Amino acid sequence: MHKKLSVIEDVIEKVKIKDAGQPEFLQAVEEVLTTLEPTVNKHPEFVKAKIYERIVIPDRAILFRVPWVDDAGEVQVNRGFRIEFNNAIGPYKGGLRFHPSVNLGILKFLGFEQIFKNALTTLPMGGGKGGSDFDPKGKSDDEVMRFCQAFMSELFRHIGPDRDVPAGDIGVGGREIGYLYGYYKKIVNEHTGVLTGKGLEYGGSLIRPEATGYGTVYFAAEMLATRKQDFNGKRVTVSGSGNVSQYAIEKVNELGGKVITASDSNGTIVDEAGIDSKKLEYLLDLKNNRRGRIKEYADKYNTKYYEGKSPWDVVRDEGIKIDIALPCATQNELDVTHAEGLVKAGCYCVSEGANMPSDLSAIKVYQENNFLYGPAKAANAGGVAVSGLEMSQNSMRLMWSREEVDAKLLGIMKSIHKTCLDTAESYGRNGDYLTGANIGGFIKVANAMLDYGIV
Ligand code: NDP
Ligand code: 2IT
Repeated sequence: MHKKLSVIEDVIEKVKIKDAGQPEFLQAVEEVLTTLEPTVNKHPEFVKAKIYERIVIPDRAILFRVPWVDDAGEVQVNRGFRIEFNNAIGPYKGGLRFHPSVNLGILKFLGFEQIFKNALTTLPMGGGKGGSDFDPKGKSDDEVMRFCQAFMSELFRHIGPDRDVPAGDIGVGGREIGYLYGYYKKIVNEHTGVLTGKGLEYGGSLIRPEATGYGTVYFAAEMLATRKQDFNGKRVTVSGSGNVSQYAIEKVNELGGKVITASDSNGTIVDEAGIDSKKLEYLLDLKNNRRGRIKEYADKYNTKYYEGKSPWDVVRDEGIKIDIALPCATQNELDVTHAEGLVKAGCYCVSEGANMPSDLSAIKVYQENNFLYGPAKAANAGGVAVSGLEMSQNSMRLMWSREEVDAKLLGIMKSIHKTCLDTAESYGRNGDYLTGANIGGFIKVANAMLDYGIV
């Protein structure tokens, strides 16, 4: 006899079958839905309206061809995507990722997570995500421009300031947003807030570039404060060296911590003296202007460099002592061996700047070892939150000061932290930020869906 599946187990089983071949999406669904189990008894109305079944299916997924011509005159073809996952509480909102690994399943995982993250920000934004398997690495500015124009020549018909508002993610920064927005503006002939992460001269918000990294550190600081601790004098590992990592490092330095690692897809540097503000300036120029590799940092500052290893490999294999881990590169950076490595290293706090950087086995280790664990959808929500503030400023046709936006960002991160803790407590899961974040984000979206009836 088969055991009768719970409502949640049943949805997960269906996703396993119907979305086979999308492992990252299944992982995200499992991570969120298993923590929603206690909401089933409390909310029979959600069960009746089949909210759990409905929320794992996107409103729509748009797939398109992106043909462009490279500098050698050769035709190139990439795949373009936009997943409009859920707009129950506001227009679809979420980044665009340009990376060769991009596929439908990865963007569905990101779009699904975005629904709950955006709900946590307190701002009215639905969940979406998009991108392409285009690889910006090694491409000239002209090639990136032509690709962005080709990509926007299809995307434009699906987006709009009240409909779907994309932004950056891996491989999409200020340069790409400029090309994408410039082309949108030309073909639609409207200057509206249809993308966020725009340049300051044409509608961008102060603090948007900094927001994700700063927010991740603000969230960690809030978690540390619950144990009467702070960043002062702490040893911190950061992975990645892109947008999120750069501003996480800056904020850790401001709060008196010492960041000893940074990485890219080729390897990891370990700088025992810490990546101070001067070295960070070098790193920003290396990554944002010269688009070089992290190894050059090791050559310049005569630090250790581990080719082909992530910071989590290095911590695990080299026995480096650390207090706080900030994974800021990509999904599934940390597995169970890395998490056990963190425990051995003396680490007790993980705040996720990247999306889903810890796999389910790593999360289990954090939980068993009573880590302060800030899951991505809470800890990195600062980026999209300031995107939401960029939308507000565009609608009002004004611009807030750095101090104003930073204060709002800090307030939002504190509010998310409180929502996580209060929600976890109300479900008898004190200190469980994962459950708090998932249920906190879900309830808001589910209630809105309920109000709409069956649509
Ligand atoms: P960037 O493209 O600016 O930087 C990404 C960094 O991570 C680079 O150092 C890159 O190395 C490294 N990286 C990317 N993919 C891999 C991989 N497969 N293996 C090893 N290293 C990798 O992206 P962001 O900083 O914007 O994004 C980083 C993470 O943060 C992502 O998970 C993103 O989804 C998340 N995030 C971003 C937000 C934002 O506002 N930008 C908001 C919230 C979350 P290399 O250059 O060698 O590829
Ligand atoms: O994962 C994310 O939250 C982002 N890449 C930012 C999305 C946004 O719309 O600013």
